[in-house]
Amino acid sequence: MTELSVVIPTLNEELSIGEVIDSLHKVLKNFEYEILIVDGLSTDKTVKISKSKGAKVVMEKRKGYGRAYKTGFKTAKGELIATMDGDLTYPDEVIPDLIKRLRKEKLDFITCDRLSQLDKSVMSKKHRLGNWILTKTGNVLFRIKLADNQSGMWIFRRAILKKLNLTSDGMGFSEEIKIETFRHKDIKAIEVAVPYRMRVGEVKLDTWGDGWNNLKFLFRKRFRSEKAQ
Ligand SMILES: Nc1nc2c(ncn2[C@@H]2O[C@H](COP(=O)(O)OP(=O)(O)OP(=O)(O)O)[C@@H](O)[C@H]2O)c(=O)[nH]1
Ligand SMILES: [Mg+2]
Repeated sequence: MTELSVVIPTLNEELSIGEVIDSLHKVLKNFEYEILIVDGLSTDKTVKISKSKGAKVVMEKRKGYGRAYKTGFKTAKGELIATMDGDLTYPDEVIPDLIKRLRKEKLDFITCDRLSQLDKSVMSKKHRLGNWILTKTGNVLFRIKLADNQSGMWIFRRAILKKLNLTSDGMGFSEEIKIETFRHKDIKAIEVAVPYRMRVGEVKLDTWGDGWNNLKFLFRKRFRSEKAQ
């Protein structure tokens, strides 16, 4: 039985993915786990490095962060799923304690908040502003109370996925999975503050384009849910 699948979408992360996987192997040594890389046809050594380090690799040629996660979640075998970027930004060392907490408190979904404890030098002012606008807008539109609705690190029971209506194939997937879990009456979801680190490797995020799309997505999901992207 696989206890945990760590699912990581990657697009040209050769500078960091090896270290991400090595570190996970150390942190998860007491778990039955798989590391699943969902690669969007990287043109660098991401796939080769991932395989050589013992990760499973699934290729998803369709573009998009949300698309990659949908494919990854379908492939994952773990009773639990943990997610993170392939760029060394998220603190994998918190995973064991968060799993303990999830089990002890019978939680279904934990999202890791990067912003409450943020060392300002690791995130640009414009990204901080963007995260703040998107989080506040999401909170008002969906009557939830998150500190960071753009975080890409979640730990949850795979079984809840069938209860969620995940429509976004893009960066909006991150806010959507939190809206779906925090609003669901049968899902116990919490947010936990964690440390966050500076990205390694080239930025893939199109700050203004992705930020604007994520903002539009929030309104579309709220007011025209059946037509959300
Ligand atoms: N498979 C796949 N992975 C993607 C795609 N776009 C981004 N990724 C990966 O998804 C993760 C999140 O993307 P990032 O570029 O780190 O986005 P971000 O964290 O909002 O932005 P940064 O602050 O620059 O890290 C990274 O591991 C990317 O390599 C895609 O279209 N397909
Ligand atoms: Mg990132």
